[in-house]
Amino acid sequence: MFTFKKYMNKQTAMKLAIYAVIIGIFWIKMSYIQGNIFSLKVENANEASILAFNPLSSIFLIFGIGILLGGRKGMFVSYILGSILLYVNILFYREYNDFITIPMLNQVANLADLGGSITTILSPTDIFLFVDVLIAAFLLFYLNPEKLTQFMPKRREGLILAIVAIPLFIVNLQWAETERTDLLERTFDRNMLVKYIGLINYHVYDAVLQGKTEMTKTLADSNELVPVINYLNEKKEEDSDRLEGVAEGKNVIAISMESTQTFVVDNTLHGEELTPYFNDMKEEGIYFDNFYHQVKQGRTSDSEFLLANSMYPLNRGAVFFTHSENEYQGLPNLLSDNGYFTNVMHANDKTFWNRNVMYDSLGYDDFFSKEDYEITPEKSFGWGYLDEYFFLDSLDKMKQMDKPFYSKLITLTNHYPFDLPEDKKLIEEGETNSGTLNRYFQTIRYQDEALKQLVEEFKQSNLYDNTILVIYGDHFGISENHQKAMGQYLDKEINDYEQFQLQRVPLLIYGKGIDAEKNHTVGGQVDLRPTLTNLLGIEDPNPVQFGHDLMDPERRQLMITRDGDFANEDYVGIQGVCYDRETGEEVEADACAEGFEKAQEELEMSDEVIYGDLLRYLDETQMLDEEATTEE
Ligand code: GP9
Ligand code: MN
Repeated sequence: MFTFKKYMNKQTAMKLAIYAVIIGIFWIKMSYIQGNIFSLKVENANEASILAFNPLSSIFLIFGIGILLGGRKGMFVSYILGSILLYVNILFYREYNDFITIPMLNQVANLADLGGSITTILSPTDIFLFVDVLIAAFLLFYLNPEKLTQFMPKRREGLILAIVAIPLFIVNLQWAETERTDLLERTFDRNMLVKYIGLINYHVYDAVLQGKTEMTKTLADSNELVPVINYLNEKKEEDSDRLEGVAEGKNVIAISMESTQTFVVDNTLHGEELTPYFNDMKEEGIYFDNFYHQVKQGRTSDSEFLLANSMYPLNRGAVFFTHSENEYQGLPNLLSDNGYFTNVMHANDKTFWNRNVMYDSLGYDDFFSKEDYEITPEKSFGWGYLDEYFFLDSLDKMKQMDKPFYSKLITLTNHYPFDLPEDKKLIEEGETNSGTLNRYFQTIRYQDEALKQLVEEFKQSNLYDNTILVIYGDHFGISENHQKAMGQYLDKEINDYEQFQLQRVPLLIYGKGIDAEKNHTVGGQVDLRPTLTNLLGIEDPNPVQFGHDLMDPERRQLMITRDGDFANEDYVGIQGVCYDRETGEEVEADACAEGFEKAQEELEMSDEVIYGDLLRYLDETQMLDEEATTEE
């Protein structure tokens, strides 16, 4: 007969104790990391308890599977893999302020490259995050070796652990739902997911999402494009045609300014302007001060995607990697069809961010990369070719090239970790508690000097009469991790609203024949393409565009971030909370309900087009549409 006493002999008790200790230390470690290394914004005691509880189900799951597959060795392997997973996320988080997604893993080589900065994200104290691995090894392999086999985990016990993980996870999820309903629908909010279900469960969830998106393309069919086109056509306001064609036939130089945020414009440090040249220059062109970046994990490449397609980038991974083989109706393609020589200039490796492949899909005629510049060690630093030389060489190339041309230049020097050679530092470091922000001021100042050299020489050249410049920031340079330092510099508390407003990047359209104006319209990078085609007076037949001409006074003012937040004329909606856009005061949530809904709707639609590769059906759909109209 089974009795508890018989079952609970010394060995069993020992075994349970070992389980408990190993599970316990991993639990403590994971809780520590989630609570102290990631900034998950825990808002109340209930959330703190959920955060403390949520590692448990995933620990049961991974140890259970480990034991099931490989007994105590399997448990140890799970321990090590779990620890590595946590640590890799820590490194990623330090650099990107985000969690790893599966599509990002496909870019490992790329990520490794990002690391002029790798030493900056490693910390010697990280070694303590692995001390517990030794304890686990000791418990599993060295403790009481003669009796080892008797109290070591049996495989079927692994199965039990893995099964227990399920009710634990259900409890976790129900508990989390008390704070946030439909949690698993909010796929875009990784911080929230990790806060509520824990990092390891989040990864399981991400794997499910990955499977789903991979299915989407296979199952897609041409009918799915129809509602998208209908929606977008409906939303198209009557074109006001303001400034239509003012730059007709002109060359375009689009300059993507690395990590350049609007807060540096007209701002000072130690009494000196951070961007003196740009500050003056913007008075002579059309300057937008409510223009936001809309990028996610793909960073610069996402901003390129937004400009080229007027569609949103993806929430997981960089579309430059995940969907470079899709069919697109890119802006370069359109401009080439209109007689332009279209090219990108960027002094980095051709393959970085998979650019060489994606640029073909977008229809660029040429790509001047690292190998096309005469880069010497004296002219390089950190990320590579210094902006001043890059700009001047690029200008030389543009002078020579076929006209009209569309060249997109991408700067590099003002990139994390924002290092510069001593003789290029034109301003003293900042004095905040963040070295990153302190150095950022210097690289921003340097970039402005490089811009000055370019524009001054441009004005002397014969390009000046028939070329417009479009200068914009690609994304933030200073992440949320440096909020405190930003607060010190800007002398105010950086709450969610301020953090949101810091996502503004400068946009300037400049050139002969362009009259100066300050434009306060609320827009984002998704609006660049329609704005540009309007100025160039080019008919754009692609109906699948989410942006609206920024010059149009009647335009819908709505800027949607990749997180599902938004800004419109009156409000800013962040994570379900509504603020007055001008004052930053919190207002009734109802005021933002429609904005949130629109945001979700458009992001989903844009995702559907990309995941389903739906633009391959564009011709077919339009043909059907025309037939329908003629029949009517
Ligand atoms: C480098 C450039 C910068 O080629 O894309 O990288 P990012 O800003 O995307 O990290
Ligand atoms: Mn960038």
